[in-house]
Amino acid sequence: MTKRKKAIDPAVRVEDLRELIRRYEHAYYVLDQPEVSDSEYDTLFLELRRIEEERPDLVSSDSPTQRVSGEASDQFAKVRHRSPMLSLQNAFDEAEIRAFDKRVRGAVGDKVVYCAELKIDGLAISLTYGKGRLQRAATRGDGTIGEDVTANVRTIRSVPLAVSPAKGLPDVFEVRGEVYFPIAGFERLNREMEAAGKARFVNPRNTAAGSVRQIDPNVTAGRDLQTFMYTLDPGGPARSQWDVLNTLDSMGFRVNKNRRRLDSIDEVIDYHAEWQRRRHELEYEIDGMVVKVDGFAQQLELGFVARSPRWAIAFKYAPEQAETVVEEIACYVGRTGVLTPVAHVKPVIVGGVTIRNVTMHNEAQVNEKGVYVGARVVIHRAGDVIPEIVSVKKPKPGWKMPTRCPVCGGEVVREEPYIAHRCINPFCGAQRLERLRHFAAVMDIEGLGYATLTQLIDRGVVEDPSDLYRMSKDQVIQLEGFADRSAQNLVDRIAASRQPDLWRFLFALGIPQVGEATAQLLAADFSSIDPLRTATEEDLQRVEGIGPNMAGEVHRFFHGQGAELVQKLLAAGVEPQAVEAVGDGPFTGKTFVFTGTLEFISRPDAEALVRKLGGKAVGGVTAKTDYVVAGPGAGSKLEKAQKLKLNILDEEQFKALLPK
Ligand code: 3B9
Repeated sequence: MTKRKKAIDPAVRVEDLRELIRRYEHAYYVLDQPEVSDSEYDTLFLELRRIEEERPDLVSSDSPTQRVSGEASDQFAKVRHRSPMLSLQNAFDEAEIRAFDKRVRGAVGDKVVYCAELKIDGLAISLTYGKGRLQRAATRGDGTIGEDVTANVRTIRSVPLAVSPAKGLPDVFEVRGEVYFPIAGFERLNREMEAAGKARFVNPRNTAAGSVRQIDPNVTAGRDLQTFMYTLDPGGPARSQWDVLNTLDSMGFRVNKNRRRLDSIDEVIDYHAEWQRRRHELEYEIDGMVVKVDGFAQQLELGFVARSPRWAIAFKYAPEQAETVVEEIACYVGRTGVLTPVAHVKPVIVGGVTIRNVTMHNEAQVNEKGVYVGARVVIHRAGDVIPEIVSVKKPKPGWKMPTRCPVCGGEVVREEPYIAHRCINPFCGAQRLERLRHFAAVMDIEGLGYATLTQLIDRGVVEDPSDLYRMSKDQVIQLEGFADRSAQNLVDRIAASRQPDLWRFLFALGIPQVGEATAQLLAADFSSIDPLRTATEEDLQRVEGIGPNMAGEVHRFFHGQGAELVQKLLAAGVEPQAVEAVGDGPFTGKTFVFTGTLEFISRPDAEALVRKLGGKAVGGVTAKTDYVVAGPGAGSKLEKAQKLKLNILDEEQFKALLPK
């Protein structure tokens, strides 16, 4: 018998490819959640097109290859740029940047000044102004033709809608730069997505691009996008790139202040290295430095090759991404019993740090990404940002949470409406340890970490947090790593935590869904522990900022496992401190929400002031909110307030409300 590889039936392969490509297109264009890298997608697309070329009988009108102009969607009008939006050539190392410098000096001589700017990992846009007003905003598109995204870009606060043109500029001029998603805002958005049970976004760049290409400008408005501009066309009064940046700055555009004029390529290399080290101080991701010959006269002499200027280059940084293989998917059990899947991967260095474990959020996320044991995955890690899997080579859904807790063997359930799976055994060892650790951390008890707590649990000294207050110095001395002095210190520190503020006590209890902010809301409303223990679900829901889910959890806690725990803590001498009564004053009965940046007073100070004057300051906007004080950078809360037609104040108007 001859050994022959069994050929795949092209008719079957074509259908498989179409299904995959449609799925990736939907993820990319509709959900803004790419599942695979662009090159991966391109490979599949190419394979499909090749088969269809060879076998025209297999072409069907609904094949992804039959879409006219795959790139741009027809949602937006096409616009032609006044001059092409050029792209940059890349240099990946010192040798390549030195070669660039040599070419430049070969053409224009040795008196060269470079202007170095950060290369923001965002989305290039072009703004056209006519008679000082923003007339049009367009994406880069293919460089010649872009998409009209004016309505969306108008919602970005750092884009001036009107400017006074610098002297020497004609009636119509164009400004170009980058739109990006600040990292903090991106993480906030993902937390909101998660809380709403929706999929997280993969990275700030794609999310910025998706946000600018929304059909509904209200969605863009809620996204807190930012800009940095770097090109002015024509240059007006500017004679150099350095002049351009300063001119844009003085006209009110947002210009990155991390820029420098440098006299030699050595200095450029040093400056590049400096920002490689410091890139994590930035509130945005950068993928390199753009080095431009500063003087316009020299730029003109150098000219262009193809679609790139010969006078500029992108000096790139190594991507903070790497490929590896998933070796195991384990589950960790948290303090509320929630099981978190963790991919153990073949160790790989990303952004200078060895990654072994990548946390995923829940079963749904594992399957949305298509992660499985043996999968080849791309991992991203930026700065102290938690590493994540950004794409999977051959995604396969179908991973299942274990039905039994990996620590105690207890039953695992998914309680609607939550996405998470939980071990519901209240005596689960993992939960006990995590609850104790959470209690110690929140109560500020230093030196009571996992190692010590594990020993205390194993020796039967501590079962729940109340046992900590009954523990003797002699019991601590028995533990590994303790001596007379250190044991006394630990016992003293525990004793010193006996009079926590009520909110801290509530937070430390580890009530499901109750974080620091919720604990503060409850503490402010109930003032002491007793009325909280006896509150009905209705009482709890009446608290501003507490929804039905949370009210249910709090009620269940105080009538279930929590009842005994609170009793034991109080019996052990813990005395939560009643919150000082809310002041009486001009704001009595009024609820405030602060959002965006306040200039003259910090947010906690503003909130304290409101409380002192009798009002309430809460985190979330609801129909019951009386005033929303919005500073620059306000996002979704402001949008919601506008929808609800609430009273919206700027900082000045808020100050006017204060008693003189
Ligand atoms: C037509 C920073 C980026 C960047 C340039 C950048 C990307 C591109 C560029 C912009 N970050 N700077 N600079 N910081 N990501 C240098 C390519 N310049 C142009 O696009 C451009 C376009 C020009 C000159 C410059 O003149 C022409 C006019 C007509 C025809 C051809 C050229």
